[in-house]
Amino acid sequence: MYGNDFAPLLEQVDSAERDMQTSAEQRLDHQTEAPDHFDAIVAADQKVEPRDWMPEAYRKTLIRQIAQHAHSEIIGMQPEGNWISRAPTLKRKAILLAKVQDEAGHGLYLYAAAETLGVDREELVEMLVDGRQKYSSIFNYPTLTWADIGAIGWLVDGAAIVNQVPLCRCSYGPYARAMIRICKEESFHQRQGYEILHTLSHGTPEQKAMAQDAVDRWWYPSLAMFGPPDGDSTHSERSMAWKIKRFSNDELRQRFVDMCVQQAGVLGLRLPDPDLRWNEERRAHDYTQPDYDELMRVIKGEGPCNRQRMAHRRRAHEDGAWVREAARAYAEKQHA
Ligand code: BYC
Repeated sequence: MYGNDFAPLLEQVDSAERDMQTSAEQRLDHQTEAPDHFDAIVAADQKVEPRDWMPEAYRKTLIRQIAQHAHSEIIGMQPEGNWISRAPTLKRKAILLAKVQDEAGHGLYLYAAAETLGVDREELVEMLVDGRQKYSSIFNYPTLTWADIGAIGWLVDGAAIVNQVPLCRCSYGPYARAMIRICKEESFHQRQGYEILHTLSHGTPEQKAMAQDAVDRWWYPSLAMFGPPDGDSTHSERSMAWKIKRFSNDELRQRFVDMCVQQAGVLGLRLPDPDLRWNEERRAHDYTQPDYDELMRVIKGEGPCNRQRMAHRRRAHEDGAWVREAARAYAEKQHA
């Protein structure tokens, strides 16, 4: 039923985990000067750890990316949260609740990974709520029908996995380790979305039309999740040299398109691109690029739901102030 599903990607996660253990056993000794040692660790595909010397720009890039990733997980709970009380059955509701809770957990692993770089989670959350840090463009689109929950699982979580599996081999140890755990959980999220769409597309004509409409609306925003095209990507070159990113935005986007084509066939749904076709020479599909001007507008705060998402996040942050105060008071009491 799952078509060409995510098993090969999960094998890559397992292989990244095994390689991480092997390289930890063979860790280079601190015999060289600090910058040389950093270069040697990266060149040997070992992990940079919080106590190691690292270039300031490497540290800042990681804070930016990991924080943006953590914020995305937390803001990403909102479009789905909209459907918890509207899920069609108790079973669907329980599954969606578990998924949204997982996303909160992913946010926490990632904030914890960012904290190893010398920033406070509180500081990062402040930067999100006052607009100095970003979150993924995808969460600024509305979830209009139940089928959108299926499309988010299949396409948004699918794109997230394709982007995140290579991050299991990121050169920064705490981020790579967080990603291994996240990818294992994320594959379940993709499957629940796929299963919702499969059920709808094999249901009544109205249900099938609802599934198709959701795929039509989520396809291009999902392609845009991979970021601007390589020529316009400001960070890719340096991030790839540091082995934070292992593939470029366009390489991962292409991988995602190729994977979705076969899965759409099994689902019995159409991808909304009349120019999508196999290119024998490239051994990959030609496809229409997403509207990158729209991506830039959404990143700048002009997407359909940016204001709503941020207002909700700020309100939740203020409403949660008493919990933070209580936790702080309890910690001080324990300490005393
Ligand atoms: N949205 O130089 P580039 C999830 C920004 S969570 C917003 O290519 P980079 C899920 C970029 O930050 C999904 N901004 O950047 C959760 C940069 O801006 P600044 C989140 C974007 O970092 C719950 C500028 O554009 N996944 O899936 O090398 C439920 C230039 O871009 C976007 C991650 O965060 C965008 N789509 O590459 C369900 C994965 N694209 O800071 C699902 C980790 C680009 O210079 N992150 N920008 O002003 C990454 O892999 C990379 O950061 C990106 C961008 C591929 C996203």
